[in-house]
Amino acid sequence: MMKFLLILCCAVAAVTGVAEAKPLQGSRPNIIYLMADDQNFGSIGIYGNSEVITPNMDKLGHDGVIFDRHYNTTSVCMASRANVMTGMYEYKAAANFSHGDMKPEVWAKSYPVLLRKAGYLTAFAGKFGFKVDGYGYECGEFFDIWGGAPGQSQYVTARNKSMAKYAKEYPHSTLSYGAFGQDVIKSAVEQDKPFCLSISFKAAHKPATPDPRFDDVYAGKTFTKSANFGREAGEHMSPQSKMGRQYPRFTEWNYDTDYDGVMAKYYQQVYGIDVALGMIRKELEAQGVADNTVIIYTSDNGFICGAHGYASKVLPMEESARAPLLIFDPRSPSAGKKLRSPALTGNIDFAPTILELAGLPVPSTMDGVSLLPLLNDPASDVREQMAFINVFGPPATHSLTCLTKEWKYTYWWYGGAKMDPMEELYYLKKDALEMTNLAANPEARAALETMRANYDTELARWKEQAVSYNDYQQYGTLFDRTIPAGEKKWVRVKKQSE
Ligand SMILES: [Ca+2]
Repeated sequence: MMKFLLILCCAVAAVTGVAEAKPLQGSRPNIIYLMADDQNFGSIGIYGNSEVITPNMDKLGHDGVIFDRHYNTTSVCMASRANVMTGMYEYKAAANFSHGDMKPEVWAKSYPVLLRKAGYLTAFAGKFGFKVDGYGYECGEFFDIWGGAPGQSQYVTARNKSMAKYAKEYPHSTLSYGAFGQDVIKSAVEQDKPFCLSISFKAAHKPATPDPRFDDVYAGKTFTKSANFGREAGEHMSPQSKMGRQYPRFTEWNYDTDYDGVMAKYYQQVYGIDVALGMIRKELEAQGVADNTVIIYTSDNGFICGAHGYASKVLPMEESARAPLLIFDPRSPSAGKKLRSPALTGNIDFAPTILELAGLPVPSTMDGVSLLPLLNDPASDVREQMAFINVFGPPATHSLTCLTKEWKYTYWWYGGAKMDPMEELYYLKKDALEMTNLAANPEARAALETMRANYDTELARWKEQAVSYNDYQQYGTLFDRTIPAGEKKWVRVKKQSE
């Protein structure tokens, strides 16, 4: 263990190149990063859903900036959490189910490690979600206050060992994280240190387990289905995307037979997070630090609640890849103006954003960019294009997507007796529900060529920069659209993570 720690400390010192400093509370902003699990962007009122009750999320969005085009560059729990903390695409953060764990030298450049080194009081609670080689999920020693849990974490607070003291008052984990957040704020103010609090809620991940204290919120309610709901709206989608568990889950999870019942439970889980967010903001006011605390609220991935006849996440469709994002910086000129940003943003942007907030240099290895310019000018942009990756689940569903503000292009590499490799091209600007695949439409030929070239640029970056371990290099060939399917062979990885 000591050896790992030593390597880590050296790596951190090399990256930051800054002496350890401990400025007083108030001279640098506090940072709160809140992340739901599997939260669809449509589950928040300010994203256009008048059937849900999310007063604290709505208020946070109105106080800050609401991001309308935010994506998780990999849309599954483990890899997305690695993206968030390292600011890197999956082929560099290199931690995902069935691929393997994060290397300590990668973790050493994560935002929590860098902020603590720079004098921030750091705290984490909830589903950590990925393992660091040599530590597993037990990364408590890297934080000043630890409420993290291994694996998927538990809805029953008492079963989350590091959170047991909250179990009596908050037997369901969601509100226990609100209480944890309150304690961290109090402790940091007491110690007169700036803090960086990161909470990863278990909600609204399956199994659907809402806090019973909110049973009345959606009792007996019915919900409107999106215009792209159901199997008929998915006939044009690739056969490859139907080879994973997302397709059968449309019926297995009862979206076809009990939509209202399923959504009531789902929204009730989100309601719990909303209450926890309210608890945290109330404590910021009570401790007098609300004016100097930046709050980021998002989800590790979206959630397909029956769109196109699918369920769950992972796939590149909007309901899966997109997620809510609200950022409130009370010091920003945009604060309180109810502004929205149409800029293309990604989960790789959080680490650079948090580092810039803390006044720290952003390691050149990070793929993301700081989103702070968007707080000053929400109409501006921070990038032209971004990659979306899936290399989890059956190999047929593995794919690489290139996104721009207007277009989405996905290349499905897998071919065989039952299907050929396939391209999907959606004009998101006018077809946000992805109802028309324009890849074979002669009128969209110019856009197709442009998006193919953009895709090739993303793949070239992958080929150049993918790590040599955890089986990321073979995708340089698999995702190459110029190589025939017959010349490609996916190789099962040896290393498995939970
Ligand atoms: Ca998730």
